[in-house]
Amino acid sequence: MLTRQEIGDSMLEIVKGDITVEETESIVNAANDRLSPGGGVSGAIHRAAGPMLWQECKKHNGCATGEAKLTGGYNLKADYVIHTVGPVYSGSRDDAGKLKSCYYSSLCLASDNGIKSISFPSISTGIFGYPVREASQIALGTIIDYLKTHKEIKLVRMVLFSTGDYETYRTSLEEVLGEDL
Ligand code: AR6
Repeated sequence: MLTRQEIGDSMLEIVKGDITVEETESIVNAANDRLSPGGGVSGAIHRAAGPMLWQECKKHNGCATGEAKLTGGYNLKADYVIHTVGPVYSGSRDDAGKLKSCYYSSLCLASDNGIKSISFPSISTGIFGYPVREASQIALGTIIDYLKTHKEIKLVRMVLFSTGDYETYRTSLEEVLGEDL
């Protein structure tokens, strides 16, 4: 399952898959504020990368919600992991801004480090409880806005773990692009 959309000089792809086997230069981890392995996609990334990833994460002294930190990828195919901490969904107005900041900070960190391709999981929509439909619109809107003004990032992949999430993101992509017309 793959949906592709050109945004300026860059490509946005929505795929169903496992982010730990992605071959983009970087993958994003939906981390916790201590950057410890935890469960969900973070646990899977740490298992696939090996114990050296946690050793490097410890040196960062954690990460605030909405911010992002860079490490190596160790045993992953990706050279880098960008760790960002999504908001725990509370239903308050602050949630959207914090989630937007996760995507924006991760993309900025990639740009600052000359990283040209990046894969995202659906941040905050698992253990942190953010409704997928709302989250998908924030994720795609932020990525599309960024790609329009930052040509250095050539490929962004949204990697969804379930068919349902893939379909939700695909529908949201059409809506977000429709708003721009
Ligand atoms: N590839 C792609 N997506 C995945 C994978 C995978 N291998 N595994 C799970 N997902 P979650 P959060 C999806 O809970 O909500 C951790 O314990 C999953 O289906 O991993 O941001 C951290 O340490 C869901 O759609 O992240 C934090 O404490 C999405 O990834 C907390 O969970 C995000 O689910 C972060 O919670």
